[in-house]
Amino acid sequence: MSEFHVNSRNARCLEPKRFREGMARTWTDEDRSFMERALLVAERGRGRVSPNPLVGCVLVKDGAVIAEGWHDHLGGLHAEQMAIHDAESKGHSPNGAIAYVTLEPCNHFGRTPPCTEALMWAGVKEVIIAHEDPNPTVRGEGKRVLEEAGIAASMGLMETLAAEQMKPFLHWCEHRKPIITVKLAVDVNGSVDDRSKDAARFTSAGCLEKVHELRQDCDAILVGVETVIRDNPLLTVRQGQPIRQPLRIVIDPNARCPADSLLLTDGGDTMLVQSSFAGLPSLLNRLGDQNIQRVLVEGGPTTIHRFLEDGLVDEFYLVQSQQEHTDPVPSNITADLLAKSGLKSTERLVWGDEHVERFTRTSH
Ligand code: AOF
Ligand code: ZN
Repeated sequence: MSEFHVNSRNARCLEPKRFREGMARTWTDEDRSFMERALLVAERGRGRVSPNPLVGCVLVKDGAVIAEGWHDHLGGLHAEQMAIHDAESKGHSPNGAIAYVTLEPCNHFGRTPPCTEALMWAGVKEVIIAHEDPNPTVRGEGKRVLEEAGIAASMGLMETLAAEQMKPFLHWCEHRKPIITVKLAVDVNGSVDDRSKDAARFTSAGCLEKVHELRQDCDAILVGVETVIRDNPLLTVRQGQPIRQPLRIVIDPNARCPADSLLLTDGGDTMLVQSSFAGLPSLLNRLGDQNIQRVLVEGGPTTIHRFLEDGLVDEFYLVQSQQEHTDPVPSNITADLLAKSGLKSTERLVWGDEHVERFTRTSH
């Protein structure tokens, strides 16, 4: 197969333009609905594939889906290969099918053989792609190799939705550092804690479930040492069937973290950032070097303010409880402050008994 790549590359040098023009394609509503399905199927890998992206694929013949595949877990089959297996296991031949795939098929031997080759061997006649793979080993090569094997290939269908779905991966490929998601729960007056009581959760069980879902989708959970001293949290995923636990990170420049804290003694992984702390931007670079693509910041207010001041927050979940604290600790987080930090309100959600406002970064 490597010989094939060399030959096809030479062929492109001779007639690159005419070949690409020949593949122009206008997408139909039917195409959109199949890609929508591929995006939906990709969701099955959420929380299981990092540092790989979520990817979904459907195979279509005679206007009907004959098979589906998704990248299910790190080291598992890629979406295209799973879809081809799915077709065969259902007694359908993928020969002559159209593949709708949310990420450009890979063209390299990684944890799995190249998807481009799998598609060629399966006899797929056309590949419709949502988003280019920015991985330097792919970056347009996957599409090019397919075209040169005589498979029609087009890219860009529902690209924005696909980009949103694989945002941590795309951001990491471009910046080599994680995106930052903040979650903060406040009472009716914007307080984050009630000093009149022992530390306790003041949001509903339904909300907790959502928070655990969010944790599962993050590679790391970060807090300041004050949160550890006050709450002694575990910061683990304790719902669903997690296949890994996020790395816990505690910012503790003055080495105040109690040695008997749960997150230091429960056997899980915790990164204590003490004398080596040289500011958040450099910490994020360090985390990026460790393939950490998404960090959830869970408090407290001082730590969250530092992230906001440095303009490092990409996404903010403000959880609004209906409770009122007796001895409040103001968060001083206002819609105005979030706007100043480059965030705008983009979604309203309900998590259990709580209303949640989601803010996202307006620009990078
Ligand atoms: C695809 N289909 O479903 C995925 C792709 O470590 P590996 O071997 O699994 O390869 C990971 C890289 O392959 C990843 O960084 C991205 O470029 C691509 N992911 N490609 O054709 C898939 N998950
Ligand atoms: Zn692949």
